[in-house]
Amino acid sequence: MSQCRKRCKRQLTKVARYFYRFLMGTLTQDSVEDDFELSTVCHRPESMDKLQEQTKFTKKELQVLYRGFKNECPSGVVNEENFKTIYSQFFPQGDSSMYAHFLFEAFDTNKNGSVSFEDFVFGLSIILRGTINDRLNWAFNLYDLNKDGCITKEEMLDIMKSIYDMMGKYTYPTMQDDAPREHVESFFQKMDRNKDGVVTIEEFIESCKKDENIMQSMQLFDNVI
Ligand SMILES: [Ca+2]
Ligand SMILES: [Ca+2]
Ligand SMILES: [Ca+2]
Repeated sequence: MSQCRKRCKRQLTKVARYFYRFLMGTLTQDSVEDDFELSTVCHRPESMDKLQEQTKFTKKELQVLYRGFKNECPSGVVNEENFKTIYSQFFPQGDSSMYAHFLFEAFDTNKNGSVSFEDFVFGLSIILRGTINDRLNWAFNLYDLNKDGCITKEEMLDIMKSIYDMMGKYTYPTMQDDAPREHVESFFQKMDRNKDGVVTIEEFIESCKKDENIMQSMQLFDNVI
């Protein structure tokens, strides 16, 4: 299992690196764009100021991020298909479409079917710069598929299956079909403290903070983003 975990971690690190490069703006290296002019794009300086207040990025970082975003998605918004395409490049051996779908829903905070630059930087700010509580809140929201404020076993199983699907059989050669279910059972035993069958945000945060193993697993999943 630790062997699998290592391989899986290596795969996930690739994605983390992608976002890091994205953040640093090096994805624009192959395009010699004109000087970045805020006035020519839909986000005018005052909205950049607002974004700076609402996120943990500096104005310079926001400009670099915007440039990268615009380069990857010339239309200025990302739809679910773009998301799926990006993820399929990182996980060619598996089927990442379901996980990409869940992640897309977590990023699309205003639920209008697309991830705007604002949606993107709000999410990224939490994932990269947020406090542990912020990050755990974000993860909880990702796992709470129907966004009703608690995570059921079914929701966690759906997420877990999507992650296993994404990793593919080659990444997990010895994987049993019931591995996701076992994973969920052990998560639930630790997290569902009052044993009422659902995990609330309070239970989630408390359990994650107390449990070294969960924190490590969480980190594993964090890297997917
Ligand atoms: Ca949106
Ligand atoms: Ca739920
Ligand atoms: Ca509970």
